Amino acid sequence: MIETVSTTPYQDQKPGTSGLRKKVPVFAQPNYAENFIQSVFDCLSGFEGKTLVIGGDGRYYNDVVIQKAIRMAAANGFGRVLVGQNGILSTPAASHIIRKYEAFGGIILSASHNPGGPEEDFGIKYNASNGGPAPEHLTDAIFERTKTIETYKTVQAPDIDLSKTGNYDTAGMAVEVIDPVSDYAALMETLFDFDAIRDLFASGFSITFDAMSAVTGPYATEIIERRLGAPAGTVLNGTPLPDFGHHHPDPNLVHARHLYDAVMGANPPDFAAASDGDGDRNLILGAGIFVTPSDSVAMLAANAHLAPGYAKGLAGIARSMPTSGAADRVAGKLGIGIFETPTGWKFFGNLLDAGKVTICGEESAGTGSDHVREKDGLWAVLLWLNILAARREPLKQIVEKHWAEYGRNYYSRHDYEAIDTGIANGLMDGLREKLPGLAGTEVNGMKIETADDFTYHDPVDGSTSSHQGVRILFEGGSRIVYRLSGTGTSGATLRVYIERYEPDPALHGIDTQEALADLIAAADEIAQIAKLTGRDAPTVIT
Ligand code: G16
Repeated sequence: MIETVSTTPYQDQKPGTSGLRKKVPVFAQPNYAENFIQSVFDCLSGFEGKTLVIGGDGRYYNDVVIQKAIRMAAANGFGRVLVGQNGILSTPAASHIIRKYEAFGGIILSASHNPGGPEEDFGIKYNASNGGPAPEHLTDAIFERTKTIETYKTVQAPDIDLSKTGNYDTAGMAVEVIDPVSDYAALMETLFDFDAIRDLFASGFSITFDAMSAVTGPYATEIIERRLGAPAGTVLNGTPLPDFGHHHPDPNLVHARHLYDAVMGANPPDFAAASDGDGDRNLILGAGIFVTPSDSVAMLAANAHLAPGYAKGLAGIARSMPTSGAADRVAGKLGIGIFETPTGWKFFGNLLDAGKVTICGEESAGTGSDHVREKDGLWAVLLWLNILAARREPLKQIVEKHWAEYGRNYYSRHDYEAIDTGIANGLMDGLREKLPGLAGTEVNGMKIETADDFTYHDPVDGSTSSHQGVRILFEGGSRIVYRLSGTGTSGATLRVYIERYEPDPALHGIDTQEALADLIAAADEIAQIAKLTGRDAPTVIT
C-alpha cells in the first residue's frame, strides 16, 4: 500500500559539488532524507518500471537511509532496485552498475573523504543513466523542489536483509542484493594487463594499499591480493567500518601520512597507494616520490597506451580548471584535445559521453576514464601498476623522466578549513571586485598578465557555468587560483591553488613549497587571507 506522508520542507538542502552533504544529526531530523529523495524523484520522469541502483560507502547511517530509499523507490513506481550487499557500492562501482544494467539512475550514499560516525558526515547523491553525477540543471531543480515539498511517498514493508545476495521484494518491486565487487573487478580485467601486473608482483615488487577502513577494502582485496597475487596483508584497513575506525578517510599527505613516511624512509615499498571513503579518490606514492594528482593525470595519459584498454590511444584529456597544466603539455604532444572544466566530476560527463575525451583528472586526487562516469581510485592504482609492469622502472624514475621531457609544473594546494562562511564569501567578493584592476600590476616582483573569474561554456550542450574560481595568471605561466570548496560540511573552506612551470631539468629537484614561495606570499597579498581570516597558515597543504 502506497502511503503519502505529509512533510514540511527544509531550506538547506542545496546539493554541493557532489550531492547533499551534512552531518548525521542533520540527516536524522524528521523526514530530512525522505524530503531530499522525494525531491530527486519529483525532478525525474519516465522511471516507472525501471531500475534504480542504491549503494554507499558503508558509513554510519547508510543502513537506515538505504531501507528508506528502497521503500520510497517502490512507492514512486520503480520496477527494480539493485543494491550492494551490506549496502556497499563504491562510487565508481555504482557508476559501472548503472551503466552495465542500463539502470534509470542511482542513489549513492556517501560523504566521500569526510569522516563517518553518529556526529560526522553523511551524503546523498543522484547519478543519472550515464552513470555520472546529476548535471547542474538537475541539481538546481532538486534544490528548488526541496524548498516547497509537502509530501513524500513510501510503502509499509519490512527491511530487506542486505547481508545476503539474492532476490527479494518490497511491496511488489523487485529488489536484488548484488555482490558489490564482481562486476567492477571484471571490468578492471578488461582494461589492464593482469598477467603483467601478476609477474611484476611475483618479481618481488612490493606494494602497500591503505583502504582506510572505507569502501575500497573489499575491492582492493579481491583485485590486488586475490586476482593479482599480491601477498595477503598488502591491503591495510580492508574492512569497511561505519566510522572508518575513527580515521579521516582522505588519502592526502596529512591523513595518509604514514604511507608518505614509509616511501620516504628506510626500506621503502616500491609503490604505496590509498583511496578515500567512497573509493573515487587516490593517493599515489613510490619509493622516494609523491605523485601529485595533477602530475598523475598527465603521466597516466602519457603512458596509458601501455594498458590494453587504452592501447588504441586517447581521444582527448579533460582536467578541472584548478588542476595544473601538466596534462595540457601531454595533450599537445599527443596532438589530442584538452578541455578545462569547472571543479566537479559532473562537468566531465558530457565530454566523455560525446567521445571527446578518454582520461580526466582533478587536482583533488581524482583520476578516471571513459570506463565509468566517476573518478576511480582503484582504477588509477591499477593503471599505474600496469605502467610500472610494462616499463619495469622505479616510479620515481618515470616521474623524473616525464619532467625532463615535458618540464615540471610545481603545484600545491593550500586549504583554510572551517572558516566563517561570511568571512570566506567576503574574501571572494573582495577578490572579484579587484579583478578588473589587477592585469598589468606587479605583486611580489611578478607581473600579472590576466585575472578573471572562470566561466565554462560546455562545448557539448552549450550551457554556461560562471563564478567557478578566481584565476590570477602571471607572466611566464605561473598561476594562483582561489575558490571555495563545495564539499565541506562545517563553515567554509578556502582553497588556494598555486602553480609554477619550470622547464629546466636542473631546477626540478627543489622542495615544492620553496619553489612556490614567492607565489604563496603573493597569494596572501592579493587576497589578504591572513588579515581577513585571522589564520597565519593553511590547515592542510597538499
Ligand atoms: C567532489 C567531486 C570532485 C571535485 C571535488 C572538489 O569530490 O566529485 O569532482 O573535484 O568534490 O571538492 P571541493 O569543492 O571541496 O574542492 P568528492 O570526492 O568529494 O566526491
